[in-house]
Formats: sequence, structure tokens, C-alpha cells
Amino acid sequence: MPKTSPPNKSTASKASARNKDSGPAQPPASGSADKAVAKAAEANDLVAGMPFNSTKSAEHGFANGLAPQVGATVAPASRLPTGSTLTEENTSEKVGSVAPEGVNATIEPLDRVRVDSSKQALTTNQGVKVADNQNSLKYGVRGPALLEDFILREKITHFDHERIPERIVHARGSGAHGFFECYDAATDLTKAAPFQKAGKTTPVFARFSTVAGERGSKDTARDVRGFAVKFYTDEGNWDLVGNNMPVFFIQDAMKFPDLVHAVKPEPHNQMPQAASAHDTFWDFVSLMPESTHMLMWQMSDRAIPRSYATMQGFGVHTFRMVNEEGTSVFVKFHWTPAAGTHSLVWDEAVKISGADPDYHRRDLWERIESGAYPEYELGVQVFTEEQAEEFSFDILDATKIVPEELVPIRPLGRMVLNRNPDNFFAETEQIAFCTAHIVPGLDFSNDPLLAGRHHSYIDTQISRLGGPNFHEIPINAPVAPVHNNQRDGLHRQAIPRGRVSYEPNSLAGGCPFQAGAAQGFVSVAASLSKQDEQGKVRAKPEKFADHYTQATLFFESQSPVEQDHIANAFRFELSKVTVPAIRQRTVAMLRNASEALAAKVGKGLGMLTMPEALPRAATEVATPEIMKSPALSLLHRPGDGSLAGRKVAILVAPGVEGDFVLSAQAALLEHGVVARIVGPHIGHIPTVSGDALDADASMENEPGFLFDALILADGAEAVAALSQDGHTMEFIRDQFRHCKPILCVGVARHLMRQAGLPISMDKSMAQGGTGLIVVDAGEGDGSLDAFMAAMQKHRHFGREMDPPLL
Ligand code: HDE
Repeated sequence: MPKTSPPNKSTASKASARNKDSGPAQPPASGSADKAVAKAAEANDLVAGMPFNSTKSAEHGFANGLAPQVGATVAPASRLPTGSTLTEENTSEKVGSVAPEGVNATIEPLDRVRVDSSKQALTTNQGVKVADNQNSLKYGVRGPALLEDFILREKITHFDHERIPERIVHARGSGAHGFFECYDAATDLTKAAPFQKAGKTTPVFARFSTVAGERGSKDTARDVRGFAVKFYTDEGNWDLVGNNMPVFFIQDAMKFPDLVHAVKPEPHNQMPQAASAHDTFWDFVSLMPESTHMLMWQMSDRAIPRSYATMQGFGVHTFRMVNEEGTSVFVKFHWTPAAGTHSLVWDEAVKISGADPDYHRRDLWERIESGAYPEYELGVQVFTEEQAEEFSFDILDATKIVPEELVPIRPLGRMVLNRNPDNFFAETEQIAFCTAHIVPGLDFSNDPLLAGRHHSYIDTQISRLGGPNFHEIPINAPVAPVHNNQRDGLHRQAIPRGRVSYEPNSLAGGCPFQAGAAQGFVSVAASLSKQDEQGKVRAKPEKFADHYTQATLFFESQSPVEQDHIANAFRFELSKVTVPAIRQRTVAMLRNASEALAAKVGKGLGMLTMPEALPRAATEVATPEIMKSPALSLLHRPGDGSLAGRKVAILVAPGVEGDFVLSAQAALLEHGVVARIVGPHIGHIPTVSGDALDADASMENEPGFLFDALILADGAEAVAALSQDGHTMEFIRDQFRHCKPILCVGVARHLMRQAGLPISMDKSMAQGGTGLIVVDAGEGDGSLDAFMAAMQKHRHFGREMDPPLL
């Protein structure tokens, strides 16, 4: 028998370091060349370096709560004790090597997940090259298909599961990447990362949407538009999830499901799609008079924007900004489009929804692809708690605005959308916004609608995106580092290194450690005033009961044309209601906001007698500070005068003055206007000079209402041909009815006459005051400036008639 050697400490350490179910009484000596022993020794040293939880005492008391401490950490002697495994250095093409220190690779730029298949063979999802993508596997060419065909089954199975639930609201939307650029440091207001330095840029993704329609519904429905922006800041993601209207229908999250159920298609027959013009919506809102103000906005032209690039955005709720000193102020967020606020008219919106349901999606895409980047200025109205207390309205009430004339907007920076997504689903569909995504320097107010939203958005993503790891979907991952102890769940991407997933810990040297007040998010210690210090209660503040003062303010602040459009929209919507009593109740509600409006709507609905005004919930209301707010009119923001992104139709037929067509097209293109040559058919169109034009659109595939303006070129033969085509008259009449500029050269005036346009064709029309510019032969080029000036006005409502003459 061999003689046993005396017990050897190093052998014992090696043996015990190779056991994972119990350990030695004494720590192994450090400095061992054996990795397992070294790891065990260093782990012990690391843990011993934290003999107790040194920040525990700082978890108590109000002052500590305001200024949490940085968590305790101990640096390990090497990376050995914090690793998951001793084998992490065994690399392969798949596993790669050891995680770089302190790095979460799931937040790397989107390049990490981009796929380009050029010059690549087709494969299965397992990377197996597919030899034949045309035929399923069969037993003989006429024989039965075989279950073993894993290629067919993988393909079909994936296809079967391609759809995810659409958003419960705002299902229909379009988005784009861009950046936010800070004008000047706003450190007096906030320590939020995007506002710390002049010129600083922060990547953003914006998504615009309608609310009621389903994912495939039309873009030009009368509806509120979502205006949601995700800022990928250095200090985490901040989502400003707003709308293109600054108020909302309801005051408390408790009513949101009711509102949405009322506006969505009626449950028994699933009609109407993407429309509020039906019984259940008006039944609900006429029983909820707090919606009156929002209804004014929704019935205004704001609900049918010309483009996502020409609408405002609002944060709606009151938020807070907090600076480095911890001083907080209230803010309201405003986005103002550089291109001005422009809308469609209702008849146009209805027609567009048939000819191009993707109208806004296409417009956003085309603007960005052509370099006419949508741009918006972000500003805030800033006010203190003391000021807020003095206001005649409650700043926690999402049915109220803070008039700009009372608190002006302070510009902070601009957002430019300059990159279309590569893939709609991966980016626009999977982006997940949440009001609770904020960063240090921002905070919430106690708006009860906002509180409900914080819960709702995360909750809805869990079912929409299939589990709690939607933050790891590339478009949702922040650019700021992500390190926490959250683990597992469906579709987990991250592979955390090490065995620690809790805090406090000493086994990972305390990491990831709590950031403390200097770096981390600390809520503003907002306190309630004495009078608000009440017990638990389900009730609203008294000022919430004033349902009409600001509805009146909005209506009175509109231009006469806008007021007409609001009245007409109420008339249209309520005419679609099938129960007269609902109509009566709504008109009764409107009487409290504006007798003139109610009378006009009542007349439009053929009411013989007006209903009694609804009883008011508020017996006394405070006198408003502002009786008229010019800033509330769409006409208040004509924009920078740029025409970029607009579309012009140049109508042509064989025998047209081709030289003018081409020079007009070139001149417009120089201003970023896309002028399309529209013929009776696409393709070859001979011109009067014997050359030819290539029409890239026809009156059939691009009806007139899809264009912002129209040019009728000269040419006797062309005019004769166009006058024989019924499309021409519709084309011209729609341009006229929708108050858009028309430039008419030479004999083309016959087309205008034939279309029945009520104009006198004298020379004064060359000035274009009405948006109709009629000039003699040879004067086309010289009148392009006047035409573009008319386009800058966008619409010429002077010629609008109700009912329309044509
Ligand atoms: Fe939303 N809202 N909302 N909302 N909302 C959603 O979240 C909700 C409200 C807004 O492009 C949902 O991810 C509740 C006001 C936009 O992805 C959902 C309440 C404002 C978007 C949800 C409100 C908005 C949403 C559906 C009342 C303007 C689209 C899918 C308490 C300030 C974001 C989703 C995008 C989307 C809930 C009221 C704007 C269900 C409960 C007020 C722009 O979570």
C-alpha cells in the first residue's frame, strides 16, 4: 500500500474550491496559482471588505429620503470573484469572450441588430442554407407533403405568429428618428440631460398617431393626434407622450376606459371605424361636460392636420422641472412646428381617406427622404406653485390650458426628424412609450389623469410586446448604461455576468450600487397645502367643476373661418347620431360655452327649438384672466414660410406648353416643392414644341385633392383634350373648393370656366389675392413668385362657401 502523504493545505483548498455545495471553515490563502482557489480567496476578501451594511442607517428619516446616499462598494482584487464562471475565457465564435467590465452590450447603437442580406444566401432561422424555397418536401412530385419538412414548417409557423396585438388606442401611427438640439443651457430650470449645454444633441424617436382607429385605418380621420417623443438621454430614456391638442376629454384616469369604449367602433356591429361621429361617443361626452373644451379642439381643424410636420404638440399635463439645487417649478410642454400649423378641410380629408389612407404616413416618409426634415421647437411655460394657486383654473386639471398670454413660452431647443426607420415593425410598432419614463431634472404633478397613465403604459406593453423585457427590444433600449438586478422573464436578451442579482450584496462588491442623490433620480418632495391635507377620498377639486370657461375662451379666440369650421364639424358629427335626444343634450351643453355656436349647430341640425342649456356643475366660477387668446388660432402660426414638402400638380395633356411645365417644375423644386406632372394617363405626353413630357401621375391615380396647389398650363390642344375628360373638372373644382392656390396660364382659363369657377378673368387676378392667379399666354414663368406667395398662405378661405357652390 502506498504511504499517504501528510495533509496538504493547498490540496485541500483546491478540492474545496471545486465543490459548490459546501465550503471550508477557513478561507483559502490568496495568491494561489489555481484559479478556483484564487476565486474563492478573492471572493472571501471581497465579502470581508464589507463587514456590515454601512448605508442602512441612512434609509431612515425625511432628510435622508431627500438625499439618498451612494451605495457602498468594495473593489474586487481582480475580475475573478464577480464572474459567473471560471470558463469565461474559453472563447468561441458564438460566446465571444468575457463581458467587458461594466458594460451592458444590449444598449449599443442599433447597428448591432441591423441586417443586410446583400450577397447572402437564404437560410432558416437556425442559419441552415435553404436549397429550394419554391417547393415543400413531398413523397414524389405528386405525392403527399411530409411532416418532416422543417423548412416549410419553420416558415409557416413564423408567419402564423407575425402579428402582435395593436395598441389599444393610438394603434395607427408613423414614426421617425431624429435629434433634439438644446438652444441654450437651461440649468436654471432643470438638470435634465438634454438641456445642460447650448448645442447639445440628444437622439430621439417620434411617433405620431390617431387615437380611435385600428392599425390599418385611414390617416385623415377627424381625431386627436398623438405626439410621442422618446429622448434617448445620457441619463436614461425620457418619453414625452403628448397630443396635438393641449387638453383632454376627461379629468381622471378612472374614466379613460369609458371614453375609449365610447369612441371606438360600437361593440355590437363594430362600426364606425376611426370616427367619433356616432351615438356612443356623443352619448358619453354629453354626459361628461368636462369634455366641452376638448370637443372644441376636436371639432376644430386641428383634428385634421395637413401633415404631422404642420401640427403642434403638447405635454397636456402639468409637469415639473428640477434644477441642481433641487428647486422645482411647474412646466407645460409645447412643440411648435417650424413649417407652421396647417390643416386640411373636412371635404378634402374625407376624399383623401379614400384615395390615400396613408396620407400622413406617406407625407412624413417623403419629407424625410427628400431632405425636407420636419422640425419643431420645444418650449415650456414655467410657473411656480404660488402662481398656480392664484390661477382661476386648477393646473392639475387636464381639461384646462395655461393661456400663453398669461404664461409665455420659453423656447428650449428644436427637434429635427431626419431619418426614416429601416423597418416599420421593428421600430415604429415596437417602440414603447410610457409617461413614467423620466430622468433626473423632471418630475410629475399630481394630475390624477397622469397618475393613471404611469400605470397603464407599462402594463399595456407587457401584453402588447409579450412580457416584461420589452425595454430590451432594440428601439426601446436606452443609450444610457443599464445595470440592475432584474432577471429572467419572456424573451430575455441580456446575459448578466456573475451570480449576484440582489442588493445589498458583498459578493459582487456591492455592485450595481445605488447611485445616490447626486446622480440618481430623486422625487421632488412636494407637499400638500394645508387645505389639501385631507384623508383618502374619491372626489375632484372644486375648480375642476368649471367646465365651460375655457371652452368659451377657445371658441372666442378663433378666426371667423375657424369658428365656422367648428360649427360645421359639430353639425356633421351630430347629424350622424341616430338618437335625437343625444343631439339635443350636446347642443344644450354647447349653449353653456357659446350661444352663437350652439345656435349655429342647432340650425344646421334643423332644430326647431333650442334645448334648455344644461345645468352647470359649478355654481360659482372664478373670473378668467384672459378673455381671448390669439395664440389658440391656427392662423397664429404661419410658420417660417418654407414650402418644402408641399405638393403641386401640373396638369398636362398632348399639346401642352412643355417648356413652361419644365421651368415651373424646376423653380418649385428649388423651394423644396414636389411638382408632379399629372396627365390623363402616365407616361409619354407630346408637347406643343414637338418634345415630350413624362407624366409620373394621372388624374386617375392622383386625384386633385392630394395636391396643395394646381398649375393649369397653356396649350390649345391640351386644353381641348382636358376639357373632354371629366376628371379635369373634378380636379379643378376640388382645388377651388378646398381653397388652394391655382395658377392658370393662357387658354387654360377655359378649363376654369368649364369647371364653373365663379371668377372674373380680369388682369387683377394676376396678383393672386384669392389664391387664383390667372395670367395671359407667356406670363406663366413671371407669375411663379405670386403663385408661391399664394402657396405660403396655404389656403384662401375668402373663397370658401357653405354649402359649397361647386
Ligand atoms: Fe394614452 N395610452 N392614455 N394618452 N397615449 C396609450 O399606451 C392612457 C392620454 C397617448 O405612439 C396606450 O403604449 C390612459 C393623454 C399617446 O406608442 C395606453 C390615459 C394623452 C399614445 C394609454 C391616457 C395620451 C398613447 C396604448 C388616461 C396626451 C401613443 C398603447 C389616464 C397627453 C404612444 C400604449 C405611441 C397610448 C393609456 C390619456 C397620449 C393604453 C390610461 C391625456 C400619444 O397605455
